[in-house]
Amino acid sequence: MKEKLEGIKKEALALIENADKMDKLNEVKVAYLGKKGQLTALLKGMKNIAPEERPAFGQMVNEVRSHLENVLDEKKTALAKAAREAQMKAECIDVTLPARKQAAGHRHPNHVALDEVERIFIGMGYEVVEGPEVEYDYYNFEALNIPANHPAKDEQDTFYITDKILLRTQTSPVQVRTMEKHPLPIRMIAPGRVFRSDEVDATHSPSFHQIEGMVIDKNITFADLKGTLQQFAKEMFGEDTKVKFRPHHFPFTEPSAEVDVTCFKCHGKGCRFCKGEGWIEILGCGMIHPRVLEMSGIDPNEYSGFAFGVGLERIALLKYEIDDMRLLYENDIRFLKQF
Ligand code: 2NL
Repeated sequence: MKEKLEGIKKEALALIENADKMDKLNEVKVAYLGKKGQLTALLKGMKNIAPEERPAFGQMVNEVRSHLENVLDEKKTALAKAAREAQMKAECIDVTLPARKQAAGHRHPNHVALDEVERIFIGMGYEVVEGPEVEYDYYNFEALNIPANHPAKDEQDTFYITDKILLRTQTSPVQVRTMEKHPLPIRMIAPGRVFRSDEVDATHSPSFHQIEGMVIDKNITFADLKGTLQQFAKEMFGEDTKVKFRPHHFPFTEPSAEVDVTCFKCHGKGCRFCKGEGWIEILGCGMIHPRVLEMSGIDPNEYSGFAFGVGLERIALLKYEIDDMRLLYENDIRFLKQF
């Protein structure tokens, strides 16, 4: 019996020593000290030893029990301490590490250019007006003196929602809506997304942006248009920029013109950038056609006005010397953050 007790003690001590988790310790406790454990079983087997030896043996068993209990407690404390230390280590923050950088976005070059255009025209007293991208055929074409079957409708082929509703091909409908309800005089620009059914290439996209401008008041003349666009070109492309008006045709203006600016790289001498021309085309403009004023309820005998339209992408590509419009739509942050 004594040898058996010694054996149990040794075994239990070894198991406690090797236990690396709380539940293993508990298993040992149950197996050796529990009600159905080995020490209890040993006490129950006392009937097999001589009665005079029983008290001494009983005491030996109790000593082993309390020794095992102490060792178990110590090990329990040690395991708990180790677990806490491991947790602290895992949760510890090294405050000396450099901070993680927030990857901030970047304004799109289109938007940088738009902000610049808006700043210039707001400076001249213009309002910035927005309107729907899904429009009535009436506002997009009819009210601009482009009736059904007009060839300009082919040039501006777009996406139709129904016979009468389409994705706007220009921001002019915003100007028409403004003419209908805004008290005169009007000084406004209308920036926004427009649509054409074009194939994607270096200079075309089915969705791009336009900024149109319009002034209507008494005694507005072509001289006002020239002065305004001259001022815009200087502020946008540099103080020494010159403008040139070439006669053109638009259904909604009469007379109409296309406007070139002196190349801001070579200042008009001719270089690779302007393809040797010295001039770069930037916009279309003209005096608002009397029929267009009339259709929106403005008396052309009392009022006159000018209007112009610029492609935002065209300005952005020119200003930032980008040679492919597709780069503007890929949203590669490495490209965008250069501007
Ligand atoms: C271009 C030409 C232009 C207009 C847009 C306009 C609007 C109204 C009345 C008259 Cl409501 N005109 N807009 C006028 C001339 C030219 O845009 O080539 N844009 C990129």
